Amino acid sequence: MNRKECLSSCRLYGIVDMGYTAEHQLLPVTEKLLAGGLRILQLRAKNHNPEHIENMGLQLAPLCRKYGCLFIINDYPEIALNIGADGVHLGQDDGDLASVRGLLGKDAVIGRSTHSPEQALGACGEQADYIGFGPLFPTGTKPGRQAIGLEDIASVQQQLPENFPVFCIGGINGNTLPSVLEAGANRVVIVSWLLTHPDITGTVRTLRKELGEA
Ligand code: TZP
Ligand code: MG
Repeated sequence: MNRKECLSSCRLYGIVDMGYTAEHQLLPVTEKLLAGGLRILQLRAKNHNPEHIENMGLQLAPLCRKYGCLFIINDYPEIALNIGADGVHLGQDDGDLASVRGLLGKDAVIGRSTHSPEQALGACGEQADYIGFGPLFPTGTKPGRQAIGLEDIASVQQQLPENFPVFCIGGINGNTLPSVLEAGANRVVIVSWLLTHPDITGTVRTLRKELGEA
């Protein structure tokens, strides 16, 4: 399966966010996510310098490859290139995707954070391979970002090409997930709820079944 085929099969997107994971837990937590069958994982480290992130990425890349999981670097295309990650995830203010595509090549998986229907359509237009859409609910993982609620999920998906990967994000947990699915979502990113869960592996397994990935 190539990267894009793998991406289209992904329903659950996990993030190792260093705001929740102590550095000595980086590999064990990642192993727990991967043991549950996670198919796409991002490394997100907002308070670390690029050299440090590259070093962490170098440890995670082979682990993800071993489990057949796509590995995405947040914010830094050059790091993704240097360590042979599968792709990069960029926010609205992280530059244009065409130059990143030029750097990483057509096979790379490039994602964009979007916070409105306009941004979602814009990211698709600039050839993002997938989008994050949210935050649906208020979340401490992205403080200061207004929640957008559930009402635009279905219409955004209808306006995008069929099966374009829209990963809903922000405040999704065991309590909120049913309403997210009810609103029409079929792909989700879950960060803090998974990383702080006492049974990460079992929860990934259950979520993948619920989302129709497994
Ligand atoms: N972008 C929009 S919401 C969010 C990001 C990175 C954080 C999602 O984290 P959580 O803990 O699942 O709410
Ligand atoms: Mg960013």
